[in-house]
Amino acid sequence: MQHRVPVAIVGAGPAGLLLGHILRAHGVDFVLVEHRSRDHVLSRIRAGVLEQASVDVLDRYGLAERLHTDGLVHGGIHLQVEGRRTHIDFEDLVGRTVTVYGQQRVVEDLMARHDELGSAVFYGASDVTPSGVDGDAPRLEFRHDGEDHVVQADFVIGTDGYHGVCRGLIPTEILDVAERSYDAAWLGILADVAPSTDELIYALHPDGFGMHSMRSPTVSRLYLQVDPTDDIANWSDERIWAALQERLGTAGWTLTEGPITEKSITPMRSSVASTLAYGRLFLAGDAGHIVPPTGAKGLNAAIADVAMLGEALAAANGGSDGLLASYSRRALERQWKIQYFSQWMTDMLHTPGAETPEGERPFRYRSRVGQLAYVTGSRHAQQTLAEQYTGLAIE
Ligand code: RFL
Ligand code: PHB
Repeated sequence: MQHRVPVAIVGAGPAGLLLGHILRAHGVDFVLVEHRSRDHVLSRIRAGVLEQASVDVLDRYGLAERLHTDGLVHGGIHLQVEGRRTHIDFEDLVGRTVTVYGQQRVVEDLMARHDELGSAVFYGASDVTPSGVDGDAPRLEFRHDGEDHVVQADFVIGTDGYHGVCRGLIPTEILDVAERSYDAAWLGILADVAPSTDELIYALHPDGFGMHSMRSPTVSRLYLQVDPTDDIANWSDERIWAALQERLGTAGWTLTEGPITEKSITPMRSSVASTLAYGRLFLAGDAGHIVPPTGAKGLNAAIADVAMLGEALAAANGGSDGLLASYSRRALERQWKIQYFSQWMTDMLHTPGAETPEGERPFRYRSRVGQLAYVTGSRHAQQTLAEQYTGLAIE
């Protein structure tokens, strides 16, 4: 089957699905191709925190109805160091909030709206092959339900995540990827139990980082720092709860345990492509950059990218390509600020991992305790954290 549309999008994560809606709102036609099944995409448990600016983008395109009913508006976070917990009050510090609403729900809402609109979204496609992005006639070929499809488009958009195919279309002489790995990983669980906290708790403890987040008034999401080489098979439910009790514990507070419904270990990495544009190819979201989860920025950065890219593509479709020409520079400028913040939060809140020389471990740990004592004790430092955590403006 042949398709002729202005925009071909690869990858139906939050970035690709949202970009489709933004294009449609501007009257720009698209085809969106995802190689996983719809159920698989919906089963990935990931982010949980939406910045104010992300909620505004979803609102602008009429996509936030359920988010406003079910999302939990949080006016701050708790930072904890060795059992001492301090509330960082975003509303008081910078007059802004964040909304706790699972990425899965965002994706569900975006998919449901595409269904209602009858968008051309193909899930479970195979042999997804973009080509010709360095010329005037880019194509996207794929196979779906036994049928071969060819999409002829003006632009190909890679919203296919960190392991996608699009970034690889940029020649290695042009593309540099700046990366950092961490000697820590996150073990995350979902548990069928009411959260034991009103707002998220980020804790540094001599045993490692611990965190209490949530998905709803009846579902908790919790994380533990583990070694990147650790195996989830080493972590029984009892061991996980014991570690969470130890790391999150503070006088006069109880962490309520409940049945664990999901558990997995995710390594942490920072990575930024040197360009998000090559010929008629544009990258957005995790396809162009990833951050460690400590600053809760990955999903929000993906939303910011496609908010900028969608407007730029709409303008280009109308004959004005200035915004598209500056997209990569603008998105990367914003991205590097996010990279800095995510690294800062990650380094501050994790204990030195296995790669730290044994003799330096006490120094590095105590200096992080000192850093947290400074941040929790200084209104200036709290404002810096609050401004970045609640999100930079999308320009
Ligand atoms: P995604 O979600 O990876 O979607 C990419 C899509 O492309 C598809 N794909 C292909 N399709 C067709 N052909 C191919 N060849 C393809 N290759 C790949 C994939 O199947 C997939 O459907 O990227 P996107 O849309 O850019 O979204 C990015 C976010 O998913 C990610 O940044 C966040 O989840 C990161 N993240 C967090 N972000 C936040 O903003 N706040 C948080 O609180 C937060 N917590 C987290 C996180 C990520 C985590 N993990 C597991 C990495 C917590 C965790 C534990
Ligand atoms: C989550 O709820 O999954 C979550 C929240 C905040 C983070 C990372 C993950 O920084």
